[in-house]
Amino acid sequence: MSVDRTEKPDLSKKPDSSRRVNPWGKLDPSKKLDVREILRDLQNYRPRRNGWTWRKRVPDNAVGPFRYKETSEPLERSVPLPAAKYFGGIDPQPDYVITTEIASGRFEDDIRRMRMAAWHGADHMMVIRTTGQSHIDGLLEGTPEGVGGIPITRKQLRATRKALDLIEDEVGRPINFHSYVSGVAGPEIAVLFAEEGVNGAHQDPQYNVLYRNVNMQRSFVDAAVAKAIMAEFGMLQIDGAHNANATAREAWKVMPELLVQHAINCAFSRAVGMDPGKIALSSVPPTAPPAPAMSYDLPYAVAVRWLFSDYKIRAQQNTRYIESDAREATVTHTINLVLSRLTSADVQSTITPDEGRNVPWHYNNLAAVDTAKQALLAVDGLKDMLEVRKDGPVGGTVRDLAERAVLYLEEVKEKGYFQAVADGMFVDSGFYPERHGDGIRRDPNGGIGYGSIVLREPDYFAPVCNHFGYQDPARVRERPCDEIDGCTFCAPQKIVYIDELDPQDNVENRLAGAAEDMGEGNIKPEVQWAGDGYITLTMFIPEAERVAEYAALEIAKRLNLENPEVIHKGIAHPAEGTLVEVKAVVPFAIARDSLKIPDKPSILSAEEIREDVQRTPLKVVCATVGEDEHSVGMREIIDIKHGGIEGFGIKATYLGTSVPVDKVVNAAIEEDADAILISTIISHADIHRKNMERLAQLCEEKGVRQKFILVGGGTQVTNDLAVQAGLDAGFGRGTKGIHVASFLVKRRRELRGTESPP
Ligand code: Z98
Repeated sequence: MSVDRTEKPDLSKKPDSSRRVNPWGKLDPSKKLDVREILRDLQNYRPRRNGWTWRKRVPDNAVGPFRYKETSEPLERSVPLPAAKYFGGIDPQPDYVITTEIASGRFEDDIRRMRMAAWHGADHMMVIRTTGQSHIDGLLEGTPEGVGGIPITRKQLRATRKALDLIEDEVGRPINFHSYVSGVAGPEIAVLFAEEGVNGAHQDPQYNVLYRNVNMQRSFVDAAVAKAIMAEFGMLQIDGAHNANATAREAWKVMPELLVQHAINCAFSRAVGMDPGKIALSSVPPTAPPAPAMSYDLPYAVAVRWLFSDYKIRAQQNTRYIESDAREATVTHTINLVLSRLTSADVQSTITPDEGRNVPWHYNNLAAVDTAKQALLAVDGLKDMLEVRKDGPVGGTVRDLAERAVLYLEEVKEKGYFQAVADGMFVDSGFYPERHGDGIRRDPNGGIGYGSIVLREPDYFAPVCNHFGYQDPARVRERPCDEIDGCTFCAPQKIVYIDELDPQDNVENRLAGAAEDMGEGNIKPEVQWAGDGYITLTMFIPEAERVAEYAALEIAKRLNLENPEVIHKGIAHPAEGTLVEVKAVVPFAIARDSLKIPDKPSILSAEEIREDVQRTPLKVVCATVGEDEHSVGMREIIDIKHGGIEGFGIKATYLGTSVPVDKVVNAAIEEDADAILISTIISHADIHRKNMERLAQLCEEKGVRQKFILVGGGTQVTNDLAVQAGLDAGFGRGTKGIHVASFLVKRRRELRGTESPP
């Protein structure tokens, strides 16, 4: 029977209007996210909305000094790209939704990472499930720790959604929460996702069949129910075609199959009632350098967009060939991002750059999100400038791929999907119709859950509205669940919240354990879990690979680090040396209160310095004094090319090296300078201090001490030393031109009695 759901409350719209009002308070950007606060009163938390949210595109967007064609509304709070400081701190947001995949195994650490990722520009938080959950025929409860991801449970989902509601208020953009509707509890997971405000999910029955060996019939029946629920709640669905690329031995040859897998899932999803705008194809560039990647990836991407123009595209990065080299992964990712812009995507996936070594740590997620933001902004408007030529090799390859895919699909249709899988047609590394016989074979009469499909009894009463099949129409008033005064979709107060089932393996114990390990007020470094103590060391060892590896481990041991492990080796030369990355645990914690943190020197902005100098010119006389032939340091401070004071409009007269101090003072008088900058690198017999004292003394004697700002510099110079010697300031190692320029401008204002510019 068909059920009229028009009267049912539209949960996808319900509480969205209150997005800015969070009854659970709000995050303070200067404070860490308090996991205990998230857990407080969790049994009463309800998600504010269901359904997927796209970014709000601003087609011709003026941001700082630039105009963008493919950006979206800005964030209220964010961490811009490092180079943004040269452009007024701008942080334009590309128009694609940007994904980050998080798999720490502990939800309490996932949510802190989500907050960091959101500040960097991610608005799609994809939470990987613990290994093996696909095979569990039911729901898990509580907050157990997972392997390679987290056990998806109601408490974990609710706590994460609650944290994300706070985080989206903090950054000022809706955040999509995502996980997987797969395995033999697919429909139950879909219901759970709908109840707890999950906004997107992977769902593809072919994934279950091929990669999880779930019985075929069971997979498709479950998928139909799960998809119906996802459709009702406006979730974005992502398919699983890319897994063929990630699995096949010769992965670029599965291109026709990827198109077929997309087609099967799209057709099945449409038949169940999904809106094409909520169906996203997981499109993956099939290969990576040193292959001539673009010549494969571009025609493939064009074919996907052409054949599936009604659907959304989730652009996945190629992960098949990535192992432990973060640099290599980042370059492949960047090339993939150019491809996304050339052929248009809707969701940009960012696998952590080192998924190959399975260490998706906080900073790798952030690096990948930044890579996506950086590359997408760099090629903003690319399609207005370049056109993909359809008449050249691209057009020919697109046609060829489409023909192969159509033939493939016809063969599948002819023998039936189940038989095609049984025959090993999928994930075969031959370029169809070529076959290598290495495809995945599954038995239609086998697999997990085989024989578990039963026809519904005539009096079957479904647990939630979308499961309904045979309810007696006479008993349906408005909704199928009226007979029971509402199902958990229509009457969410009926949701049963189970807090924890395992007295040991739960978040409370882990939080207490981490706090105890670290001690109150203590700091430990971490890569993924609070208190894990991990650091990474990068070292170049001038030895061949094996020797370098063991030398690196020995170095970590002698540094008293625990559990050292080599996580990456890069050969510089078979004999000359190897780059080694090691991870290891720091065996101590640092008391926060014991840290002596000097006040941060306040530096004027480059703009402010420039404006001040433009208004009132500033002249300085500079030299390396005494018998000192070092010129590099002084030059670095002066030269415009090295970010020196000239770049701010300050006029510098450089007298050279080994200049007597009195000559410097005379020159300054002659030039009518505002300041004298002397440098001494040599410091034996305290000569650097003596030179500074001599400068101050001479100026006093000549009656010009008040006229000049006196500055000393050099590797052994400190501010205290210079001030004691009678100068206005001293600058040591690491000084940049802007530090000196800022000081000169500030000091001049002080001398004139104006704190700020007139
Ligand atoms: C990604 N990094 O897609 P388990 N369903 C589909 C999937 O593609 C996946 C799962 C379920 C990849 C992650 N994909 C790989 C269609 C996983 C996960 O059984 O919970 O592992 O299912 O972003």
